Amino acid sequence: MTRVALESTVISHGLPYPDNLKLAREMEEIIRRHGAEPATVGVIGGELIAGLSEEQIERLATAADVRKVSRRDLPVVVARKLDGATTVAATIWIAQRAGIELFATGGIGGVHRSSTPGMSADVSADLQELAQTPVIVVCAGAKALLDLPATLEYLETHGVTVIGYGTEAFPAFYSRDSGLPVDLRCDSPQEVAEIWRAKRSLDLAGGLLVAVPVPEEDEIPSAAIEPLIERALADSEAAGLRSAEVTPYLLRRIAELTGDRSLRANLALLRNNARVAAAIAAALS
Ligand code: PSU
Ligand code: MN
Repeated sequence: MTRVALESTVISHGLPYPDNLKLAREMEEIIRRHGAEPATVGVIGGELIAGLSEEQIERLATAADVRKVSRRDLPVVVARKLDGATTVAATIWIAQRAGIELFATGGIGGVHRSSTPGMSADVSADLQELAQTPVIVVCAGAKALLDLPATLEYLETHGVTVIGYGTEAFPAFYSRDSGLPVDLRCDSPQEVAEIWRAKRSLDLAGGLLVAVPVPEEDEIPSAAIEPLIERALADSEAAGLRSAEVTPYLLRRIAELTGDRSLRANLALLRNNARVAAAIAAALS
């Protein structure tokens, strides 16, 4: 059975309890119902696990102070035998090591908007990982709080093909259309599987990004979300945050500013991406 990896940072840091735990279980259930096998990834007591037990998922969903683990944190949690929730970057690295080539999440990290002219931007390790690790990443694009043109430029430079699933526009997480084009549109899981097989046959390094727009009924139009993003960015600057703290802070602040609506959109797109990933899994097997 084809396995589909799922990340745990979205459980520990991206969603509030108890929605996070419910969602983690639902995503696994959706993947199973569509004939694939879910493997939620995380770190427990320093062990890198692809296929957390229900109990372990509950621990990452409820424990306070679970570390956010990206690539650079892997040696630390292993050496110190810590628990950790894995980002897109760490999750796909652990997944490929376990022989998994498909992964579903909500939003990927990207190039942050640069606030200080002349200072280089904060670039998520997710992008670098996509450039070198052979996993299909199914997501709803990236949040518009990032610099989306720079994010797509980075992916182009590093040879990551960006597919729009049923769309020609790169989705911006809450909104279906960022106004930026994808490299190509695929309308079926079979088409995605064909591109993936071609990539593998050429021995090209790195992953494939499959961007799926949030379901229409749960979309928040960009005109509604943009002022709130501006406010969240201003707040994070005022708070003087750095490095790995930035993304969780922004996610929390936007959730506070938008209330239930953003939570609903977030949950809807995660479920939808689990369905699409399971369909691609079937096309690959
Ligand atoms: N974007 C979201 N939701 C998330 C994340 C990003 O809309 O939960 C999480 C993912 O785990 C992603 C990580 O891999 O944040 C990126 O963090 P950073 O920007 O520090 O690399
Ligand atoms: Mn960062």
